[in-house]
Amino acid sequence: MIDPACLALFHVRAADEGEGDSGGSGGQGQIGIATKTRAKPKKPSQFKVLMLNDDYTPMEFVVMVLKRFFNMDLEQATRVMLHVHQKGVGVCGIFPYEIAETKVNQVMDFARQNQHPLQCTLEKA
Ligand code: TYC
Repeated sequence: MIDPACLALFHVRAADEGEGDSGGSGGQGQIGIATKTRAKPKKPSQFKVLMLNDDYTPMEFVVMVLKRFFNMDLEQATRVMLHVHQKGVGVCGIFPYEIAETKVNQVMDFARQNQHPLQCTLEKA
């Protein structure tokens, strides 16, 4: 899929630029070639993976999720879980979009398989 934002990175140059054409130079409806004008590539935008609190998912399960999918140790995972428990939401990590999306899907699938209502979502960093 082409990101619509990237369309701004192109300008249309007349195919026969400088040689005149049947439609007249500078007119509408010229056939053109899209040429990329951006000099340096844009770094991919980052996304926060957020964990949401609920009243039913066991604390131990949330800690297991944070260790398994976000590579946290027991201390980090416990700290993040307690933060979410107390504040309602917390950041599990910040990743490029596709990795963040994969983590959300992994967490949601794992929670569903274990019949817990744990919710996880994405937000642009
Ligand atoms: N609030 C839950 C409980 O008391 C624990 C919990 C923490 C659930 C973090 C979800 O993302 C969460 N069992």
